[in-house]
Amino acid sequence: MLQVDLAPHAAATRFVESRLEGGATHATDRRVADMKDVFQDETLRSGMDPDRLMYQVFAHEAVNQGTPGGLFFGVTHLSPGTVGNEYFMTKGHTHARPECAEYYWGIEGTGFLVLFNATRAWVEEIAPGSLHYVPGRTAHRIVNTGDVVLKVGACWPSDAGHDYSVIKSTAFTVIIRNTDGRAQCVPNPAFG
Ligand code: M6P
Ligand code: ZN
Repeated sequence: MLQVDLAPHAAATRFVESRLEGGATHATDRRVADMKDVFQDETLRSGMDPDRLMYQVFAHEAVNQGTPGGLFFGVTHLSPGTVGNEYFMTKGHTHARPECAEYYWGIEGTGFLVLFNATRAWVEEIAPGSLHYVPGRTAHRIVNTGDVVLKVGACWPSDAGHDYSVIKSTAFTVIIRNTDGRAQCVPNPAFG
């Protein structure tokens, strides 16, 4: 009879309260100090507590970075808050291999996925259960417009890599800001 082994690697990795724990997983913290030149008002950001946690990324990397054909799986926990009137957000990136795409999906909380490529910019609402396909050659970042931690899942190719050259506050073509208590999507006044 065929022998079937319970894979110890898979059994050791767990999704616990939307965090990833166990084999081949690691967590990355992004604090206010790590977000230089990401928000419109760099003076306000630099005056905030540098240790304040903006977001955490939990990732499961079963293969080495750069491995062709593999996948990575992650969850981002993005805190609520603003820098001036701009909501907390991830740095945002394109992929070092630009043709690589990615899936995002909403787990908890509410926010926006901001995307732009050479021809257009667009924004998708994130809520529990929402599914988002990020095409290749498209910059992407998430923004927390709610009062609770925004938790978003992600799956991307293990050879996609990250290119953060788009994160300068002047580069994203669209920003999400709080206007009289409402989330408003506006063209980035610093763009261009
Ligand atoms: C998702 C994935 C990760 C990414 C993370 C945070 O989990 O897209 O690859 O690192 O979001 O985004 P950023 O790297 O732009 O800070
Ligand atoms: Zn990505």
